[in-house]
Amino acid sequence: MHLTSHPAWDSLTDQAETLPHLSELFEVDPQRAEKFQIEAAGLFFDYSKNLITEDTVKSLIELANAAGLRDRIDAMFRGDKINITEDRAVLHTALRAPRTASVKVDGVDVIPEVHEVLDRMAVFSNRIRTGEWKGHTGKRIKNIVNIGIGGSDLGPVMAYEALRHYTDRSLTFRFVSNVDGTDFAEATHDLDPSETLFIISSKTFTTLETMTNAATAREWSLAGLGGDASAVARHFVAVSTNAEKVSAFGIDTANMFGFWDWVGGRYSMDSAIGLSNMIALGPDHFRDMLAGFHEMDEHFRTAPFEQNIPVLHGLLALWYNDFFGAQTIAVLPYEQYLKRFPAYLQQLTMESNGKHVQLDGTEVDADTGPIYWGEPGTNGQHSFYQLIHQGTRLIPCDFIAFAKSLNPLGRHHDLLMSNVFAQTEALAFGKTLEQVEAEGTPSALAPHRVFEGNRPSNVIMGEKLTPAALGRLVSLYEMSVFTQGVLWNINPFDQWGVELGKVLAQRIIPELESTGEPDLKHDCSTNSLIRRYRKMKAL
Ligand code: G6Q
Repeated sequence: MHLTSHPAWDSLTDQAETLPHLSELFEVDPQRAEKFQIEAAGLFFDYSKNLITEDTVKSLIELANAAGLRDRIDAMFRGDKINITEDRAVLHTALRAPRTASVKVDGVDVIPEVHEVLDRMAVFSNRIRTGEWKGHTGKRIKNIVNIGIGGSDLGPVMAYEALRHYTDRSLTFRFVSNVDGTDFAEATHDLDPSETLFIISSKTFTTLETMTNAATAREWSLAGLGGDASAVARHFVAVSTNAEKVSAFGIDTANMFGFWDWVGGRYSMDSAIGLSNMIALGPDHFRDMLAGFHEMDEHFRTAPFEQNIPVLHGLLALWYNDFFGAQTIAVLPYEQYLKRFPAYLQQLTMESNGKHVQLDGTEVDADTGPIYWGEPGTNGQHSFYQLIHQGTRLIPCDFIAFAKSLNPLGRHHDLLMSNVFAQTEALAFGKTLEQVEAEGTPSALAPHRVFEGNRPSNVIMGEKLTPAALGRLVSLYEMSVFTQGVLWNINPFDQWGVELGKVLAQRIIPELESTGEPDLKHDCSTNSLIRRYRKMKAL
């Protein structure tokens, strides 16, 4: 059934049109804050400054029930093949389940394999961290370069930056993703090949960008190590599901860390794809991060929807997307270490829910996947917040903050946090014309200084950014995305939308590289661009 024909959908449409201003909602209900706050799985979630009443939450949960959210959650955790377009289970939750758990895919318990890989990763990470693992010339490894793209890059980069405080500072970590040669050149320009280990992270081990960068890395290593091909074994390891391709590249499969087809790329940072993170953090911190993921997973799996942070978070995203025409959601971490978190979330959210057909292939009848974007605060305040406060578009915001700083310096943290609270207050309550005029503002200027308010925000607050806290936060968004996907009845776990461009690029590569003039059969714009490029590069 299409949810848009459910009575709760009609009720929500009416509610969206008739809701009083947030100032009024707070005024009439002094208990409002407590009603719309949840503390669970180590996070405090305040969603009281949303354009909602208790009826709204009820209706949204009615929709969730009508969509069968409870069954879908159970199906995912159980290992059912809910990624129907790829006929795969979706089990990133198994990657962080404890050793004692049991999850079966095609009759086989996957938990022992998950822990076997984690244990091998731990042994390898410790060998690098202690200096026991030596490079080809006998020197200790000091630099680790992860080569991967998309899901094999964004998670590790984000987590490395987020948890930098906990990393071994005697090691240098770099991440190369782009096929643009500049990425590789800049990442390696000051590194010594005899002290550098490359982790080639690719689920398929066929991705154009990663394979191109891996080949360049091999040339760079061998050139710096006297050309001896046996050096590859000491300077390259792989994270992949494709053992055949890994050995064809020259990496000993003993130095390959596997994962499984039931781990989607953008859901893989807690698999072996996180090897660079485990080396940086050490196995214990990495396991703490997994425990944090698991804590939020369990909260999501078991808490009633009214008390379930990811469910409510996801329902609110749908609320603004489908009933207020909000096209975007801003994610604003007031934590400098989370500077790559919005970029990471863009893939998680938009690759997952940027879909136009339902599971049965019919067109969706409501807008899906909001656009996620953001920057850390307070920097963003001096940039794009103007539009959020006074522009004509509704932009729901997630504020993410921690009570304790990892770098307590003087007054910095209180100043930072005062801005979190001030921003959400300003967005919700604004400043009326009367208030502006009462301050003596000349009447010609007054309208420019009015803040309408009524702009919604969530606050997600933790005690301190630890590996476990990061795990909880990422799981919260993963499960929020899942909730949204279930309500839209779409498949959040495939990504066919990235295919077409890849195929067309394969066709164009020989047209750019051929010595003779190619016989171009594209549209006239593409043809002329290719011709112009060939001419310009030859100059
Ligand atoms: C993620 C996508 C995609 C993928 C990259 C890298 O969900 O599938 O971003 O992670 O294309 O793929 P490989 O790991 O196979 O190189």
